[in-house]
Amino acid sequence: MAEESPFPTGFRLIPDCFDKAAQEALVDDIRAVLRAAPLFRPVMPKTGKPFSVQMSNCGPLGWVSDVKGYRYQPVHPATHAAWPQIPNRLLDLWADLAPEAPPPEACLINYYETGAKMGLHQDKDEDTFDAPVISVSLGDTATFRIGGTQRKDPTRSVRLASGDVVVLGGAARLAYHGIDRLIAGSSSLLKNGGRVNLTLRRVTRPAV
Ligand code: MD3
Ligand code: FE
Repeated sequence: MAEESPFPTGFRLIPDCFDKAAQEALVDDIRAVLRAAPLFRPVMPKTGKPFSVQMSNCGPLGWVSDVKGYRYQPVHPATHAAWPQIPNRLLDLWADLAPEAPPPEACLINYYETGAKMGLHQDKDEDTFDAPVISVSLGDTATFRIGGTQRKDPTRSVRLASGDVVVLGGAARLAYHGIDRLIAGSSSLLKNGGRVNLTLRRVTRPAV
């Protein structure tokens, strides 16, 4: 009898999708983005409680959170400048892994220092869930948790290491997920340690 997959349909992990040289090139791309669009520390809607993760974005739209709520907007919340373009290396990844989908509009950059985490949540601030979300992990390994489309569904823990890519399509697109912890010192990619996660997303429905 075939065993049931422990992951939601549409969850695809590609270990070591980016080799060391490609990871270094991607870190250089992200450093350039962050010079134009510095990391900011979002706060929770209503309570104003700061996130432990710092963020920035590239692409026509960026995800932000403040006391007023979660939303996508075309400018940085502090500088009010348009977000920088998504690096070509990431547009190429999207074209390779989601050839049917319209181009990504948002690339959220999450920066985790040791001790930072992200609670279990769904990504549902987009106007469309047809396209997958594609995630790239860089730096220290993280323990990632993924469940089903209901908060009460059982969850699984998966380690995401530097260079790993996850594609979340189909039912997995609306799965609950989060980051439990980092494994400090597990990678030497980032000179000050920590972890960068990039998530590419389609936000709006394509015109045609
Ligand atoms: C599963 N980021 O930015 S990446 C997020 O590592 C986010 O920073 C985590 O959750 C991080 O929203 C997890 C893997 C990931 C990204 C998007 C998903 C898993 C997902 C969307 C739907 C389901
Ligand atoms: Fe998420």
